[in-house]
Amino acid sequence: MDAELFPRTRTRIAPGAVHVPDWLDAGAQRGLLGACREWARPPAGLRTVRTPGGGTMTARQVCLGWHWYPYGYARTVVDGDGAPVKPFPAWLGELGRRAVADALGEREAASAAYDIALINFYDAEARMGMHRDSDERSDAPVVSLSLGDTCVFRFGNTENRGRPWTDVELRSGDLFVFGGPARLAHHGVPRVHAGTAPPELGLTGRLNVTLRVGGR
Ligand SMILES: O=C(O)CCC(=O)C(=O)O
Repeated sequence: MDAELFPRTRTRIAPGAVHVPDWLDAGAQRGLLGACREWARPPAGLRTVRTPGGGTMTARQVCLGWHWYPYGYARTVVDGDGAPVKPFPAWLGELGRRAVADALGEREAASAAYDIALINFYDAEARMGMHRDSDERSDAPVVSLSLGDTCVFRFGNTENRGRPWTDVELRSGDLFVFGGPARLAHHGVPRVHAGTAPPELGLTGRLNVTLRVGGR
């Protein structure tokens, strides 16, 4: 068992943005990973996302509830196999509501009727550039859950992709929530530390589950 020199504590990264280390215990991480493996299967499974400029995102993705594509939402995988998007399960919505209640408080959780999940899979080389989650029609907080390898999560400002930003290390089981004045902050993943996943989880790479309210 690792003994941390400085134990990781819950940290407010910006007004409305909170990092809660170790929010999911080992059993909950295994359960979420098992669900991700099912969701990743075709049809409407894990896919490579192509951007309008002709590039591809290095993190592969699967969606639940509504299908995100650059830059909108649909009920079918319009940029993939065309299949209907997989349903968003009620238990995942309840997990999201609890996450917001823990991170930001019960009042913020009241508006958090989650109906969209984006699940991103990162291998050792995958990254995600700085962007805002701005295709939703709701200002409900975004919930982010991490599984597997540790990453550097860069949390920036609402104005542009540049500084100021804060780099946060997200490990397996960590929760990050951003809402209120931080809801439209730029963020990204500049680095994944390959081989750092807890061995007992049985995942090579990193998975991130983000929950959003579509407002559609
Ligand atoms: O992988 C992460 O931690 C961030 C994912 C993300 O920014 C997104 O899905 O919009």
